[in-house]
Amino acid sequence: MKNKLLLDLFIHSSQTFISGEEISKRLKISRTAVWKQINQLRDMGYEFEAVSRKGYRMTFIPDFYIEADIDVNLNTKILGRKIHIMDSTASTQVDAMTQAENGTEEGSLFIAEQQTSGRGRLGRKWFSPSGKGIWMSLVLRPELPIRYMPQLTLLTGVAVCKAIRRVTGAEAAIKWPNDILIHGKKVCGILLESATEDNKVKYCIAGIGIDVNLSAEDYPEELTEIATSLKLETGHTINRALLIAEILNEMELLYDRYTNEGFNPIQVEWEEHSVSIGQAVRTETLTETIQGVAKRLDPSGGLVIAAPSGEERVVYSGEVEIIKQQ
Ligand code: BT5
Repeated sequence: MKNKLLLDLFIHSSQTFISGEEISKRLKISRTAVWKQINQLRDMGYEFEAVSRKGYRMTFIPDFYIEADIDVNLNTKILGRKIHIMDSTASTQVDAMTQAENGTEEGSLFIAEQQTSGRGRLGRKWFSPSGKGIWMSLVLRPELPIRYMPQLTLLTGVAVCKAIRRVTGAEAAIKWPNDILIHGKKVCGILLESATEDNKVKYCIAGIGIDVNLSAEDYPEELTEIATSLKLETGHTINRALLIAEILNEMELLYDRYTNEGFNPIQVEWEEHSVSIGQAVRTETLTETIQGVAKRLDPSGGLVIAAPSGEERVVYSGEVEIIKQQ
């Protein structure tokens, strides 16, 4: 983006005035070029106050994605260092996968304002209306055997849950394995898909869908009872760029810990942020119904359920329904 440097300067100046002369010196461009670039940003929806002898001050950042808005809050070395922003796409999972196949580096992030074929697990659909959510996919290249992938889903859940809590103050919690709920309603879904080579992970795409600024009337009827948004839960509009940056910051910290220390610290954090642990739950396998109290994660990331008889079973996939809030 042509005016990225100028935008960075204003974002970092946190709403103080910067004179035209200073901008022209710092960016090494003429005063006329400064004025032109400010007008281009105005056309994009940014607002500036101009005061003679003081200069310019940015007074409004529009609520659509600009890489610099994310970048300014990012503390990562790898995750989100390359960002692709699209107005509309079928699914960011497909975009990320295609580019991962073409060799794009770890940490590349694909974000869309809208998805026309957003997907969940097992062929389910993910509702992704324009401008109100975070629909994004991150390319990871972990050096791990394929059996560890469920642990990365759980790690992603912890990162998103912590970031949501920090940025919005909402009481987000994780339902095993991959849903983030607030007051029992789904606010975020996570989908990890990987490609393998010689029983090793070639790449893995972490898809994250978050209902950020949706109003009640934005939802189709089938979701009104089961889904909610951060705006509905907190009563105010949430800055999506800040939330994205915090998710990436959190995820990189956890990813580093996971690489150095293994799954145990992630397991502990997951259990602390989980709504499933301690609840009466039920799940259907192909052959039976398992019912009992969710106790903990097992070391591979499965959910340990204790039946009334005391017998413990581990569930590795599928839906686990909470049947009674303790
Ligand atoms: C998930 O699947 O929860 C994973 C969703 C991942 C979406 C992201 S968005 C960016 C990236 N690109 C994609 O195409 N996908 C990823 P699952 O556990 O199967 O849940 C799907 C179910 O959630 C649906 O059947 C609905 O009941 C519900 N659902 C659909 N859209 C929703 C929404 N916007 N908010 C809350 N619930 C929703």
